[in-house]
Amino acid sequence: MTILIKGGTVVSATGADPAEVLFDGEKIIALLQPGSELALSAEKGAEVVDATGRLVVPGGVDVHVHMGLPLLGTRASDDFESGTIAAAWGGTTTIVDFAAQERGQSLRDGLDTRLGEAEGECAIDYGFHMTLADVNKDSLAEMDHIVDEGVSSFKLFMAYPGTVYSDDAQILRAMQQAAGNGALMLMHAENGIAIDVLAEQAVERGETAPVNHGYVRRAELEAEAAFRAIQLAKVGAAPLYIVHLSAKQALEQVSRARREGANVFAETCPQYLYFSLEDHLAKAGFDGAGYVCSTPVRSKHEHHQDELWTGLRTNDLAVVATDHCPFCMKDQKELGRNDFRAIPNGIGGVEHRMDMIFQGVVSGQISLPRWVELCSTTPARMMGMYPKKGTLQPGADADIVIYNPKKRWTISVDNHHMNMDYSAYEGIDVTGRVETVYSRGRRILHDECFEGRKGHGQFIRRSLSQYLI
Ligand code: DUC
Ligand code: ZN
Ligand code: ZN
Repeated sequence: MTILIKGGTVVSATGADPAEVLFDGEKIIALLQPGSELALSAEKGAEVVDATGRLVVPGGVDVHVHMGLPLLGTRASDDFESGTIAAAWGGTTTIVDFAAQERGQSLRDGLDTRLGEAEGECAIDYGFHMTLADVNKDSLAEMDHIVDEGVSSFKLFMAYPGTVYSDDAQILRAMQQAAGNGALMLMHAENGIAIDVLAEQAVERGETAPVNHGYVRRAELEAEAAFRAIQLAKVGAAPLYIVHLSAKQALEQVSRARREGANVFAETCPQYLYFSLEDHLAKAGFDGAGYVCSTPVRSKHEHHQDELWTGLRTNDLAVVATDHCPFCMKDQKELGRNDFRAIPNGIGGVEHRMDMIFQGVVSGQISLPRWVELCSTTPARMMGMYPKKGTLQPGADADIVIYNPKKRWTISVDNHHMNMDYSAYEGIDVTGRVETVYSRGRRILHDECFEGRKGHGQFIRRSLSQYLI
């Protein structure tokens, strides 16, 4: 079936212009000038979709999600089916989740487990990073094979001593290995050893409420870890991508390293742009638990949020992902009612990323092309999926979103599709809404109706990051 989307404004990372998108089966065939001879002749043999007044953009690429992640005795509440359907509702057509190496486990086993969990369950295409919890001789050697399997990035943790934490020696060795095999190193940059001291002292003082999660995970400790990760990456000669950056001091470290020419990149997430320690994490009663995530949301008085928006403009923050890691209040966040350390840390947001970052276009903080670049094109390039994903060009997958930039609506637990009993974004008025979504040429969402199915999504064997030097 050949389809022509006409009448809309096609937005790419480099511009926004009237154009027609022609696709056939799973692939885009052409971008056509409206009224051109080619466009007129294409129209004859195609089903025509009218996108007048709409934006036509490449499907969103969310490179940081955790469907069903086991954490603190429970599991993230979206599984691959519910999470990928929610993603589609929000205009995201590709996710990159994580396969985990447990301590003592081979990478291969960790990857096979996760591939098995996702198989036949996803409504949109998906890839994996691999988290390293046990960097040793065997797992270092295995990294090369995992890259060959299409898992070309590895996440390390400078937090969580006793579980997934890696010390500096392990980090350096993993980076040296990545320098050899071309993988991108992802870093959870927080000094977990110091954080655990502060957390223990807070609980000893009886300070157990959710807000203390934000107090003990101090910005200085994110900045220190970011600095150390950058130095280790320079010494190890590996490219570095810092995930879920939330503190302006950590951003300063990234900015400086980039100014000095280091191959360092960073991602932030909508929760760090819109939520604060005072207004959200410190909510009355136990409601702040809904905003417990790591790194934490930051103080509004210190203006971290403004600095992150600046970083998005200057490219010191190159990607917006969600770190989608939802937990329900009931039975999940509740686990930490008497001790913030036991609150499963994560926020669900895979459905809202495109809309929340579009608000930056509405308010003039970023341009329309930058929205596409941050949410689709750069993530695809960063994670080795471009030009299959992240662009509307001949040969690319027909992952296409038709977006109504004028539609106003209000986010609520009553209208979201994530498997959560609350919405961190409750009551936020937004302008702009996804109307139609194609995933590899198949219409999976239209007019507020999900038309896709689990099992449509395919595993993406990723190439190396295009940001390697
Ligand atoms: N880091 C993540 O990236 N996701 C969930 C929890 C965490 O610490
Ligand atoms: Zn993390
Ligand atoms: Zn995460």
